[in-house]
Amino acid sequence: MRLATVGLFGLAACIGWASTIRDDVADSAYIALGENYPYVCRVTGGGSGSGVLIAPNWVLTAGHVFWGGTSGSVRFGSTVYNSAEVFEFSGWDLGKNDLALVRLQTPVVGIDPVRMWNGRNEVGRVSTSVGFGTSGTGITGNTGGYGTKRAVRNIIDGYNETLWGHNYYGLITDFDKPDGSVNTFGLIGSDSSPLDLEGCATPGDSGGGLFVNYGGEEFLVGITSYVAWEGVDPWASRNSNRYGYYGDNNGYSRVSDAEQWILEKSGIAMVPEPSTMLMAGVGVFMFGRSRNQRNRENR
Ligand SMILES: [Ca+2]
Ligand SMILES: [Ca+2]
Repeated sequence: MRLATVGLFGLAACIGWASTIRDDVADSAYIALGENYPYVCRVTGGGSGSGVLIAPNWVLTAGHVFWGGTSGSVRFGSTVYNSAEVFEFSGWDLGKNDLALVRLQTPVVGIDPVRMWNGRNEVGRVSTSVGFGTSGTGITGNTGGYGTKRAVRNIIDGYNETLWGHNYYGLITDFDKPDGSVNTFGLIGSDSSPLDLEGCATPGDSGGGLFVNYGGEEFLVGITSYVAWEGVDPWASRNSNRYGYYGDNNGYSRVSDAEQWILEKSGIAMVPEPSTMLMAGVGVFMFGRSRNQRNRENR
């Protein structure tokens, strides 16, 4: 596993294990939510991770799951599909185009791929992060074994933020404690209250998907890349080999940033920003304009 430690700041790519959950919510609820995402699979490259079916014979995963490797396999249930080709995004960084495309030798049968969307208004929205691996809670960190699909939810707190002198690339989320006392990204406006199925991706969720619901459809907006923490957190009497404590945070490579690369390699186009979102934007603009007009009239 790659582990970069800079001062008191820890950052780990998510190879090896998976999501941690709230200590006051049953694990079965997270596993049940994960069942709604059949297009999320296990991936074996240089390490064990997760991936997302974006076309019958294409899986999108994290670059660091392959890390220079040129072959591997994916697994849906008990069915294994071997790779025909692997394309790793050249020059990826954690949270920043940390992507690999896997073309499968044979198409996946019986599972509809998920669609990707090319919009850029994810911040502030509820997201669902799906992957395989061990769980554990925000108190214990990740403790179990790889191979069970879970889904956890978070509000997306920001994108490409620099905080405490460190770069948090990609779409980022924090793992809020049930009592609201731990709110890592509060300084960029993150809420301190956790969602009902709040959680944190940990090693092994790497390459899994981050999904946002637009107009009733789940779209893939990010690929799980890293878990990070601030070592100065007073609540974290942590085991240095574990991740996903309350206060830890995640980074996801935004898929729309790689729209051209995905199209060039696979021929798969993203779904344009839904017209309903554009209409909402127009509404806000019109409202702002009419207010300005009123202000001028009132002068
Ligand atoms: Ca959160
Ligand atoms: Ca928060």
